[in-house]
Amino acid sequence: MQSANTHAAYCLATYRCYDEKADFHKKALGIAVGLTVGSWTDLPDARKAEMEKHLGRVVQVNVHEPVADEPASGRYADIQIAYPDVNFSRDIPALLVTIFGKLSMDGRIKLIDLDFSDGFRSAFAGPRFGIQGVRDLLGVHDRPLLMSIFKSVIGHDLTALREQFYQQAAGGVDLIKDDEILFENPQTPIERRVEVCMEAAAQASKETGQKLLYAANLTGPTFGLIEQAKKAINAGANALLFNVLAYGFDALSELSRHPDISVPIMAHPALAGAYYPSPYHGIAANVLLGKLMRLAGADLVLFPSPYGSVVMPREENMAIKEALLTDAAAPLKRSFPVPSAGIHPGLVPLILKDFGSEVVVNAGGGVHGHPMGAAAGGRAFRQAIDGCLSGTSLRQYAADRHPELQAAIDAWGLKE
Ligand code: 1AE
Repeated sequence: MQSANTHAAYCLATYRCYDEKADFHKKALGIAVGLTVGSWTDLPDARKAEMEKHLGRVVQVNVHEPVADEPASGRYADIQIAYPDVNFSRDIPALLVTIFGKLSMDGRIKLIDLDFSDGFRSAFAGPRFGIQGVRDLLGVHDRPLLMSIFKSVIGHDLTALREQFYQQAAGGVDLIKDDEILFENPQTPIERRVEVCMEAAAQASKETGQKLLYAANLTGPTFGLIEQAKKAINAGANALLFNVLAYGFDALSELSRHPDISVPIMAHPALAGAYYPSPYHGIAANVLLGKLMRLAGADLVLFPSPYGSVVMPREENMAIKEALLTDAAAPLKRSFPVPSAGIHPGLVPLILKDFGSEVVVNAGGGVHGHPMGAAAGGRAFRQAIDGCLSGTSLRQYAADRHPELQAAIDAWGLKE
């Protein structure tokens, strides 16, 4: 174990490393040296002095030996390495390649945590709007927000999308997002889609008295993203959806700091399942969908919830929430957690219990599949949120003259 040079700044990476027989202390030293200066012991003293500031440090090695009834493969160590900031430029690709480039392919090893140095973090603006900014745009400060997702979008024309948008908006949702699989296409190109959907938003707004953000899906080749985003914003888009992992964190970082892209950016987790679920490989959800998303500037971050159709363990959800909300990452603004996938009104009590009020309740099928239609689906969710905030049991609240919520509970059940 080495003490870190107190004059230098370091980013800290923590790995969980499984091996039945390895000397984990030796392995840790191999990582610290191998991913920084390459070799150490063979260097002459003068060269060692020059290279000192580039040398990675082993901060901790905590070995877990399997107990009697555990399989040998249960032997692991949590290894923390400090990487000197001086070794990499102030961008996420450089950091990730340093700490988990070749190493990610070297045996059973998972990146389970990552702490940025103040110097590294200071190169990022983080979310432009954050939770407070999104709430200010909507004028809603006293309750969790509600988002609905377009469903069945491919092959539909502008008239059909406008109607689908209007039905969702009429139910009183705060945000509507495109489906992430709706790409640039001749039938519903982004600028036309935005125009008709914003018309529908204005129509619904007159009836509900609510403001609404529409996150249009920003797609296409990487080098055209900024022009594409400007096209959407010029047409009236007041938010953007972005498939961050398909493009890379640096693309999000460039978009979020661009002076002309002055709307909230919503990060979709598409591809995340290729990174976080294995205990042995990949990048933990709190790093992937929490710390890195916030650093790169996502105002809202979607991820699978513990309750719906695509599930993530609850403790991983709570770790993402902590990463998006913690004051420890200040001055970066906080990003909205958006637990998603298979959400229906009967799950709202669990969501609010776990996430509190700084959360976006988000549903596609749970809105569109409502037995009384999509507008009723939105209303059922709003009633579920209001019911939870009132402190009444949701079953009682539904029975008490909230027929849309009652129909949703009858269709999908209730978990309190
Ligand atoms: C985790 C992403 C959720 C998502 O994008 C999506 O489309 C969910 O749809 P539903 O609510 O499961 O129908």
